Amino acid sequence: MAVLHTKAVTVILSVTVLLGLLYLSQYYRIYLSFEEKWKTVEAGSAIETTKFSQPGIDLHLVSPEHLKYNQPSIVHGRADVVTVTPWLAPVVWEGTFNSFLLDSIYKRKNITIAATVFAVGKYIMFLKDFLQTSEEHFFVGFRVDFYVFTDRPNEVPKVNMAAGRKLTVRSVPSSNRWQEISARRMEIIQNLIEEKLQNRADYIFCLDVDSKFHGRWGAESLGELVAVIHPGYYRDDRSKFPYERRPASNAYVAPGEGDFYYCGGAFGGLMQEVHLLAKTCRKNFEDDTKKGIEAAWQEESHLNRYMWINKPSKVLSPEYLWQDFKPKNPEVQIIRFSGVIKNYANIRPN
Ligand code: UD2
Repeated sequence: MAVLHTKAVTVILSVTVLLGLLYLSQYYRIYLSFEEKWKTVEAGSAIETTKFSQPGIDLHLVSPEHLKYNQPSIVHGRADVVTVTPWLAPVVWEGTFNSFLLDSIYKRKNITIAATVFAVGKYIMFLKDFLQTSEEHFFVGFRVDFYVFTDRPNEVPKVNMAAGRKLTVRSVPSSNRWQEISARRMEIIQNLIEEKLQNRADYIFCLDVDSKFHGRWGAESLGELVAVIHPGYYRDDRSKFPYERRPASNAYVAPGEGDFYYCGGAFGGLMQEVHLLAKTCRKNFEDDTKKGIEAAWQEESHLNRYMWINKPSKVLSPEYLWQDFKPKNPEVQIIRFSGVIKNYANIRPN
């Protein structure tokens, strides 16, 4: 009887020890996998920070107390347009935001907005109107630093700028191919951010010079990565978008893929995001060149490929880049920025 009892105790003890070991091994595995994940995340952020060292910008949206503004609604609003993308980024249309509220929030943040504009060769003729109208409509009341890139620095017009706004002129070589002028912008933007802007501005917008501002372009446009819907294709099926369609190009977008067709003439966001965009598009463009390929719409094609994979956190409606020759569609209640009518044969070098 005593022998039986001892055997039972031994069996129970062995089972308990085995179960304990099993439990410990599972626990250890879970612990290990957490540790691995944690390490992966840390490694990821280490790569990000070595790539770019912008001090973190405060993204909190703090409103002044007791601000009086119209009650917002989640059942009434624009019903004629889509105001959010399938990845839940806002699409900014007139009537979707309160400019007074936004300005009250963002003016407290003391932010600086940089804007780049290229005026190479005869395109210098567009700069005066661009700058003058930006004083009336582009981030009025904010600190704005314009960077003009031109091969004709002596022809940069004198434009009165409000306090807190300034203009820096940088020389770039001219070119006898407009495609190269347009495409090299990514490289120059990348270098500008690396050399000068990392700690000097919070957001950046890169804009075409042959355009004028006609309406407010302000804090509603701020976001991490901001794309503008091209006015020429926003009602079309994506099979009609002029994406680069040759698989050999790094800008390739396959049939049945892509979200929207975005403009090369206006994009922006946080400095860090635009730096990554410019760096990636430049590299993809240069790799294409080595293979003897130039994407259908130069950097616009690479930008479209980039934005398809790296979804913009805010999408600006075609109000933010219209074209003067296009009659206004009913859903476009205001034109904020628009390309002027130009005679390509007279102004382009080729
Ligand atoms: C479209 C895009 C443009 C660019 C181009 C593709 C819009 C509204 N425009 O415009 O951004 O993606 O397709 O290459 O999305 N430039 C000069 N000197 C020149 C030529 C160009 O300074 O001789 C600069 C200038 O800032 C101009 C920009 O490059 O605004 C784009 O060139 P464009 O306006 O001739 O290109 P476009 O109208 O085909």
